[in-house]
Amino acid sequence: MTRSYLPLIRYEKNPILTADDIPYSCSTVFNAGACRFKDRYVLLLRVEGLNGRSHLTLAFSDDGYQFRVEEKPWITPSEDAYYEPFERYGVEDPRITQVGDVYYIVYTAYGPYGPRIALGRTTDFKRFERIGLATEVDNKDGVLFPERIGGDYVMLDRPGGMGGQGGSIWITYSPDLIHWGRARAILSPEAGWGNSKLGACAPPIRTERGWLLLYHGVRVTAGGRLYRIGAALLDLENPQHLLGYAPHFIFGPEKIYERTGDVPNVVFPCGHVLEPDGTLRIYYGAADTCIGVAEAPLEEIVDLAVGAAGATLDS
Ligand code: BMA
Repeated sequence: MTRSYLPLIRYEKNPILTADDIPYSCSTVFNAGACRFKDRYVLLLRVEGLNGRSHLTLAFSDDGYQFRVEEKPWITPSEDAYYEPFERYGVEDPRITQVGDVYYIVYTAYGPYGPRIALGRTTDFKRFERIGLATEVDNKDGVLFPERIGGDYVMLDRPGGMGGQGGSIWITYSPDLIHWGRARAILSPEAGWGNSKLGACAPPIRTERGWLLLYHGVRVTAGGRLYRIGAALLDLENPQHLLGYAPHFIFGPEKIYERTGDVPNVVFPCGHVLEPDGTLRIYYGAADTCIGVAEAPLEEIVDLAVGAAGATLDS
C-alpha cells in the first residue's frame, strides 16, 4: 500500500521516553521542544508531576534516540511577582528556536487566568533567563521563527482556543520580543480532519519553496478529540501569506502508545531536528503520556505542503 501521503516513519523502538525514564517521580512526559547544541541532541521535556502540574526538564543524546534525562527540572513555575500568577499551575509545551548563539524558548505559562505564551532564552542550557509574557491569556502554541523578517521577530500563536471549539493560527511581529502587534490569522480550521483547533508545532523551516510549517489540527468526533499533523508553506519574505497546505493530515495517531494514555488519540510535536542529509526528525508527545520520534525527507513533506495551489484561507 502506498502511504506517501503519510511520509513520516516511526522509530522502531518508540516510545523513546516514558515516565520510567525520568529520574524522579512524575506522572507523564510528553510534548518536548528539540534542537541540536554542541553536537548533541537536546530535548526540553514537558514533565507532568504527580500533582498534575507541568515543568520542563532537559534531556541530552548523542544519536537522537537514546536520551539521558537530567536529575532535576530546569524550568519550573516562576516565583517572581510578575510571572507567578501566570505560571502557578505549570509551564507547558516548550518550543526551542535557535537564532545564532541564542536559543529562545517559547512555552505556555498556565495559571488561574488561563494559558498565555511566555518567552525566555539560554545560550548554554544551564542558565535560563525569562524575557517576558508575549501574549494575553487564552493563547497557546507560540512558535518563534528562526530569523528576523523585515527587521522584526515573528511569532505564530493560537489565541482564543479555550473558550470555544475553534482556534486559528495567527502571526504577530515584534521589534524587541517584548512588544507584539500587527496580529492576524493565517490558517483556520475547515471541515474535515482539522475541523476544530489548529496550532503551530515547531519553528518553521526555511526551504527554497517557502517556510515549511508543521501544525496540529484537532478533529472533534463523537469519541473525543483527535490530534493530527498538517503541513503548510508560508511565503519567505511575507510569512503571513499562505502559499499552500496539504489537503490531508500527514501524520496521526496509529500506534497503541498514541491511541491510549492520559489523553487518547494525540500526536503533538513541539520540536524537530533537520539532519545534514535532509531528513527531518520530529519529536512528538503521544497521548499526553510519552514521547515518540518519526522521520521523513524534508522534501517529501514540502511536496505535500505545496498542496492545493492558491490556498486562500485567511491569507
Ligand atoms: C492541547 C495542549 C497540549 C496537549 C493537547 C492534547 O490543548 O494542552 O499540551 O497535548 O491539548 O491533550
